Amino acid sequence: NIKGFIFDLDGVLTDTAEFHYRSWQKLADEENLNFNRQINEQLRGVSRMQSLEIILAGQEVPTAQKKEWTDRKNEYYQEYLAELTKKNILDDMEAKLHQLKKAGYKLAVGSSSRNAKKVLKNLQISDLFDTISDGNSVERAKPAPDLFLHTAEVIGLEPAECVVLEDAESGVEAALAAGMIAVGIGPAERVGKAHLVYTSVSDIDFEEVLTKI
Ligand code: B16
Ligand code: MG
Repeated sequence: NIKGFIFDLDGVLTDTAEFHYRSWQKLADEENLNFNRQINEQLRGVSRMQSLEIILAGQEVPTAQKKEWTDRKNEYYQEYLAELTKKNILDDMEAKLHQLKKAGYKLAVGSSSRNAKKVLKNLQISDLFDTISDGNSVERAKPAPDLFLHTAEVIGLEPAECVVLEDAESGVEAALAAGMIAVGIGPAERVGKAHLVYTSVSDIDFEEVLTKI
């Protein structure tokens, strides 16, 4: 019996992936690191430091240097966030959120991003959610189930009562590991392990989600 929905942020409610990409690219150009759009695809849903590890591909770098690089990347990213507005909400997600809320479902955000609260504030949808879990909420990032389990606990639901909407492979894995229903958004190669898959956010049909699972 489904009682709540947990939304990933980047790739589900908004598309900040392009801003993450440009910020990493700028850092990579400055520091002569190998980076491109293809490598960027692997960073979907992955935490900031883990993203740098993927870019470094085994190259050894002192911890202090890594910290300075991730901090700098985040400064570039925050410059983009300053320009983020309601217009950046993906498709009709806001209308869909209102419908679910009206129908009595609990709504939450479960994002790997430490900037999630700022992003939601700029999108002007923070108030729609019963709780917002982000990259600061738990230690172990997706694909560990911790973030989603923590979110369910805060809103007082059992894992099996929650549906997670995710665009990242690591996020789908986290939802499944948490014992929740996973709805994947994107190509089957990426989110095919989910219980139900939609190609894009605009295709999500919540009536169908609730009847099919
Ligand atoms: P930050 P999500 C994730 O957000 C992004 O998909 C991922 O590309 C990013 O590296 C991660 O947040 C961390 O973001 O640097 O802002 O802490 O998809 O889990 O909402
Ligand atoms: Mg995502």
